[in-house]
Amino acid sequence: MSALPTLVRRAQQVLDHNRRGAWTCPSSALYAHQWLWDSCFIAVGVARYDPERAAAELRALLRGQWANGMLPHMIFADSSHDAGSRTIWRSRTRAFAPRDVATSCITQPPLLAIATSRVADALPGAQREQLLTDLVAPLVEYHTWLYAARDLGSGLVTLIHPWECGLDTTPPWMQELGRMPLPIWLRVAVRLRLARALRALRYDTRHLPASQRASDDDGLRMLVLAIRAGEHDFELRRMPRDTSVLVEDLAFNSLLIAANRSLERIAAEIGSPVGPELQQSFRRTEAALEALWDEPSGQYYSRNPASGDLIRTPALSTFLPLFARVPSRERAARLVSLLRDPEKYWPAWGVPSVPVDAPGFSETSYWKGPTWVNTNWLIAEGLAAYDESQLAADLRRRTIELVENAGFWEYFSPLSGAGYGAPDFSWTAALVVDLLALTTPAP
Ligand code: 9WN
Repeated sequence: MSALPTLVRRAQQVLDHNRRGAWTCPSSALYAHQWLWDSCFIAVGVARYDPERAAAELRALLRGQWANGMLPHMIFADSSHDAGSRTIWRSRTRAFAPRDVATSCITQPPLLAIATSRVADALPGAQREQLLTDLVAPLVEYHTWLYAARDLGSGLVTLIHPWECGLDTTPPWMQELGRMPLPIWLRVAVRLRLARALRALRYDTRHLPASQRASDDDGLRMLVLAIRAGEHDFELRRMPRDTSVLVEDLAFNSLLIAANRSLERIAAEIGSPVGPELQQSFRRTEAALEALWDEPSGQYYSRNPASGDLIRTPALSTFLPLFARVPSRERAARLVSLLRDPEKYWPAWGVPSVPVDAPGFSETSYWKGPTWVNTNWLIAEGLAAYDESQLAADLRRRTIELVENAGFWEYFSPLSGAGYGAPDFSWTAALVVDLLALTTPAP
């Protein structure tokens, strides 16, 4: 028997092990709840062999939808030892949150429309129509909320917490977080290195070496930021500018553009096209993304909406506008040559979350260096859209090999290919199934 079907079988075993009824947790070892963008990636892969399960995975996300349209980044599992993260949010005390499930009060990259399209493509006719019909209204409500609640007028969505961008500890966000004015007790804690003493309360570092996770200080700052946002009901327009950390996030807005297009197609197919106001917002985001391009360095960056300054700290999100199909051919060519540079983004096992020559690069530390299967998947899709099919195929092949050699880890060293973070990670397994389908010619 060839090695490839074995890898698919092992991936399916991981996904079965992490299955919790209708939905799948990211990793039984570390992440017990349902996460928004994880479930979208999971559904894309599961659709390759069980489209009905993939559709159920997406429908399960709607359990958490708020009455104002927001899709929360987490829906908490009832019986979980990790009660701490639920109490940060206290969602049931918030006006718009659902009453029957506990959720976080912030969102995550808006991949649901994209995943819905992909799952629908794998379903037979009647079920396809049913899925699209059922999801179109919640999707329109979600995208309407993103613009109503989070577009401060630039055409780009502003995020209020690094957990919303999905690339939690990515250096541009940690740099902004580091500038957040701290309450006195926290300044003292940081100075005395007391944050370390709080490590005992952290769930992740009980299971994984601290060097592979957010630093104690960053972790504490993220916690403070969530608590502060809660004092203003997580409403961007009510949050004080001087103590908040706000970012027009490049990754999120790139994925939003692609999702907007998926939503327009879904709505048109079922005969209730997206209204003109929302369509106008969609077009504005496409134009606004180009303002995040920095000509001298030939890269895209996130932006601080208060100062209007680009956050010129390199990170792999610079490649995600390719997934949105926004850059001109010239800009795409500059991104491709940056991507191919072995000193930066093309070491033995690409694509690192931070260029390998960046100060602070760490091959084992979360979003500060490791390569991740989901971002490789997104970048490969973007490359393929720009006729870089050889490079896309190469990245897909290397990503499959990485997992074949090391296992279904959460992230990997881009230098050695060793796996780190949570073991048996769901999106790693699901997206490998999709990558294998994309790279293996149909029999
Ligand atoms: C906070 C679940 C999530 C992913 C994120 C990843 C990590 C959570 C955490 O795990 O974030 O949301 O506990 O650090 O950064 O992308 O969705 O897999």
